[in-house]
Amino acid sequence: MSIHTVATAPIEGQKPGTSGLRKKTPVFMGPHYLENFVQSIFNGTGGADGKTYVLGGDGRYFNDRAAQVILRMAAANGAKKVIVGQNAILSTPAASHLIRKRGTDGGIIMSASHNPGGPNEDFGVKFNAANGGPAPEGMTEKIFAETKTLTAYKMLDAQDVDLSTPGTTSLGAMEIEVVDPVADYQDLMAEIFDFDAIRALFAGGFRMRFDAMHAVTGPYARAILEGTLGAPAGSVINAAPSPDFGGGHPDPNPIWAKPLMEEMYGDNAPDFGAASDGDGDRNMIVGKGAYVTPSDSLAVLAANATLVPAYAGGLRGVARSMPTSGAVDRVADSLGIACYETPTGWKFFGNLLDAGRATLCGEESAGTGSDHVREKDGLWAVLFWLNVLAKRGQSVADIMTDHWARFGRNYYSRHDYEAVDSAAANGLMDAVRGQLATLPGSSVAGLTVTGADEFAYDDPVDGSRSEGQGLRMMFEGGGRVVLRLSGTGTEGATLRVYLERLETDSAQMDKDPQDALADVIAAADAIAGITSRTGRDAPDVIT
Ligand code: VG1
Ligand code: CO
Repeated sequence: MSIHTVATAPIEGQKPGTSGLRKKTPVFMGPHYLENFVQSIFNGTGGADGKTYVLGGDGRYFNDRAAQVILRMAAANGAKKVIVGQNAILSTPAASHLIRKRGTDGGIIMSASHNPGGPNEDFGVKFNAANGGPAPEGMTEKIFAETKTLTAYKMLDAQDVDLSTPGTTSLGAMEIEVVDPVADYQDLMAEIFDFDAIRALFAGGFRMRFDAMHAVTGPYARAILEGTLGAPAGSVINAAPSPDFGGGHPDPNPIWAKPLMEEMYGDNAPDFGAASDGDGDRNMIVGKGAYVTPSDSLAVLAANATLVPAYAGGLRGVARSMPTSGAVDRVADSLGIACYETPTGWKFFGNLLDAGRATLCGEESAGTGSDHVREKDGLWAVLFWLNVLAKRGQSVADIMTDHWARFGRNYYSRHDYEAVDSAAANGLMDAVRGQLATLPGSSVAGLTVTGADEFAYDDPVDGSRSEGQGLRMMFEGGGRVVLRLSGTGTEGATLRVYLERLETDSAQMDKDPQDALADVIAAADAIAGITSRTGRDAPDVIT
């Protein structure tokens, strides 16, 4: 087998976003596109020579082909070994765990996560560092810099490797170990949670529905929930991963997981419902007639963490992304632990987790996780809830009622305006940025602005600073609006409007969030001119 050095030229726009590089699949399949980016990953991280990596993806269209290309390139670049999930499949949290467990130099994850997959949808590639977490900004900047100067990549001339059976094989001088994608992850979950208590819950007739959304968590959820914990067969639905996620949008929220929502709000609803996204790092939690926002879920898990064996000794601290609601802050207060506020994206939690400053982390976008891996973890969150439900013996709705009575309720909603003209979206952000200095003290749509700024984060562990992480406006009485442009979209710009208001009056805990937030929504539009600038009279997605 010979190694070729293939001449290439830099390709525009290979800048990793919130979570890796995501593009339309045909773009990724275009000449040199994947190869350039993979070579830039190797070059930007000190070369692949002698290194060991983990490789896997969420099974979307092009996952299998891309894996073969990456393996040939790793071999050509002198990598010592690659540990690959069977059929090149690994959920993102399982990949993170494998990197840590095997002490590898990092891993490459093929996924565009919650974005749809298919020949004309999205594909993505992301590099995770040796701690198992998404490459921090300093590293993605180096990778991006490489993409701008690249002149050649290395490729081994070889046939496809058979990845269909666990075992060890080789490609040129490189060792390849194909592993069962579920086994190690399942062992980790059994170490963290009280599996006996959850088993007893199901044995007592507790019913749940887990919607895997035709994505990667199907095999994991089947093995753990049905196989090990005794949930009745059929509790996990849409469990076979498909390259286009059954034509659906594998984003676990009330919009895209509508059938699950209908079941949970219908007659004969099961006790508990959950869903996960394309690559298995997001989660949605819904009780019988009781949807739990991701921000609330984080707060509830923090408040109940000591019911879980792995966290029985208490939490060291918690962290949330800035746009996530302040619900967890008050739990942290009552526990007397630190609460960190980071920019959007899991890579910003890595240092806090590595340094032992935070145990639980979460994002409003359905991401929850802990120091057990360095990614958010969908099934872990579901098992956490099951563990809490088993120990408390209450329904999801009752747990929420208790929680709000104790801590107050952060009414919360996110309005997304998708595929907006990029210039219009940037114009909107610039216009709001221009008002930040003068907004405080003014009254907008009946609300008094108490503060306004552009969020910047100083990492307390390595001292790095990340600027331009979202515009925020605070209102008297605990209301807040945050505006951000998405860093995961592949079409135009997506404007995210995060809306929040704290309610402490116990008689006001059961409102529709859109009604409870009406004045904050009006203030957001008054400040940002969303309707006029985007030309949209309503958001595309409300979560
Ligand atoms: C979105 C979410 C963010 C999340 C990211 C990756 O980013 O808002 O909270 O970390 O997706 O999640 P953005 O830049 O589009 O707002 V996943 O499950 O797509 O890896
Ligand atoms: Co994801």
